[in-house]
Amino acid sequence: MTTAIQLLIGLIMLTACTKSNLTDNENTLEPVVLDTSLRNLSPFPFGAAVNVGLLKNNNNYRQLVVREFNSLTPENAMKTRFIHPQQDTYAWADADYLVDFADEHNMRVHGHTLVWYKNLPDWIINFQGDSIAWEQLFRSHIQTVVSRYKGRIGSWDVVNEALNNEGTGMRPSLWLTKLGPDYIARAFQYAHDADPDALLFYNDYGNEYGPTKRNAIINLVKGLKDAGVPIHGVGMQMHTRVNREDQFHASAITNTATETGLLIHIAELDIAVNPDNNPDLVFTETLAAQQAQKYGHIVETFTGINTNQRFGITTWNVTDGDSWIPGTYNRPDWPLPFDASYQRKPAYDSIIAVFE
Ligand code: 9MR
Repeated sequence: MTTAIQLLIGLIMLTACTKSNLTDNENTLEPVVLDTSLRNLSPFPFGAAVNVGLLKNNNNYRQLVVREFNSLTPENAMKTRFIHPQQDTYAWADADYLVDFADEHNMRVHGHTLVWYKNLPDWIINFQGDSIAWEQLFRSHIQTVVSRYKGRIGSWDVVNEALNNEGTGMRPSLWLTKLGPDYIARAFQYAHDADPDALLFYNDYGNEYGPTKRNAIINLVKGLKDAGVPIHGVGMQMHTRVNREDQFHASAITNTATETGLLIHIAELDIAVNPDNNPDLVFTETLAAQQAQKYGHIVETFTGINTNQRFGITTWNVTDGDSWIPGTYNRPDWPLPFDASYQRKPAYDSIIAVFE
């Protein structure tokens, strides 16, 4: 609503300028810049997870990203399978493109992700070696990637999703099997040794499911911090849904912030409107309004935490047209603040309204 009013005011000003300029001097017509954007209005960095192929090849996508965001997370380009496809080969091109693009447009890059149980290349899955060789592989991957972007990437998701869904223990993973549970602490130390200035995050999902998963995350992070491990922040992914009650989002954000005292990144925000996988669902105005209310509440709650803990908010993808959700769950969905035609949705207006 606020954006609509601003646009209207802009239009009236444009009309006024045009008229007076035409009378005074036809050549001094200046375009009116309507600079409402997430990056301009948000008091903390506002970002998106981006697809490098779309950044390179899709003008609408690129222009929207440039206009709205000042923080970028690579959706896939820095995952181990892509960036380190063979033991002796790193594939830097997409990651380099993203970092150059961010520099050019005055954005920060948040690196994602150094250590994950998923998206491992076959050479790691099939690797044969003793514990020293595994440790060497692990350390070398982390340090090679962090070192390449030292001074250019200021923050990293060091370990992603190490806890199980229920929050009852660690998730089974190759890293756990080969390196033991302390692989998490060692990953942070290795990353820190490679770039002592980088801010290092533990990233996971389900802080908003309820206290069990949330406390598992908080306890893991506090344990690392208390042991002197260089950890600076918590990424809460926040892949949530329109029918989750506000109190779950509120306690995820405020409890995690208060209890860890670390930087908080809402790192992968999206709000699904079709969590029950209805193949025929239509995105109605009612659904759009419900989604807008959820976005507004989450952004407002985050805005209310300690200023020095607000690392930022990142949406996972840019528009409904490039969201990971429809493809992954094989259903229609509209989880983001921009529609598939690159237009701002009510969810967008509701985020902006928090900042005004
Ligand atoms: O959006 C990503 C999708 O394109 C990939 O196929 C998938 C597997 O690598 O990962 C998705 O991103 C995930 C992120 O890296 C970690 N948290 C959950 C995200 C959604 O699955």
